[in-house]
Amino acid sequence: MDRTKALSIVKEQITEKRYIHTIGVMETAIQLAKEYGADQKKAETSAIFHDYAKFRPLDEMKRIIVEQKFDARLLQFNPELWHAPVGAYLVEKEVGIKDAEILNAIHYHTSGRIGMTLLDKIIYLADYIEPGRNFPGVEEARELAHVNLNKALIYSVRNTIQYLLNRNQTVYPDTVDFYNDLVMKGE
Ligand code: DGI
Ligand code: FE
Ligand code: FE
Ligand code: FE
Repeated sequence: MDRTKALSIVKEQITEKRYIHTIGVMETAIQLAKEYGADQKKAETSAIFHDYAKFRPLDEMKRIIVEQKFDARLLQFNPELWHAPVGAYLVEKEVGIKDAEILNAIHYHTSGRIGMTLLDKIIYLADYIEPGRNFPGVEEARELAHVNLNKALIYSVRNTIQYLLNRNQTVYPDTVDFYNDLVMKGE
């Protein structure tokens, strides 16, 4: 889809602040796609729509998770995780994007998963390091991102898990799987 058209669609779904974040993710994802040889257009489209469902009501997201038979464990974990799989579903349903690679990159952009594709990894990392992000460790993740994609991902997932543990929060199993998968592959 044409970038201007895609941006105008997503702009209606999210706040101004989230739209600025989306532009940052888009620019970062395109840059990473260039550096690591991924499809730049798919990176652009995935990034533009990655937070499409961020502001949907919780009851709507819950209903979609149940109806679409997404991982039922999601309902026991932080509702912050829900907008990713629900976003992938709604972007197909409402926007008409059918590309499975793009839909997967959106679906797994928050949790990660075992066997992340190059595009999945780029969207996950771009979301984490886009220029508007400001949290302890983001500078290190940004530097690593342009040196070694997998090292940057391990660093980012570890930082996220540590953040959750420090706040007595649960860690969704796909996030742990993603971390273990990266470490086991020695990446
Ligand atoms: O939607 P964004 O704010 O751009 O970022 P995101 O989709 O990566 O959401 C991250 C939020 O999800 C962050 O506040 C932490 C929260 N979260 C809760 N449980 C988990 C989790 N993130 C991961 N990766 N794994 C969890 O188990
Ligand atoms: Fe998100
Ligand atoms: Fe993220
Ligand atoms: Fe995001």
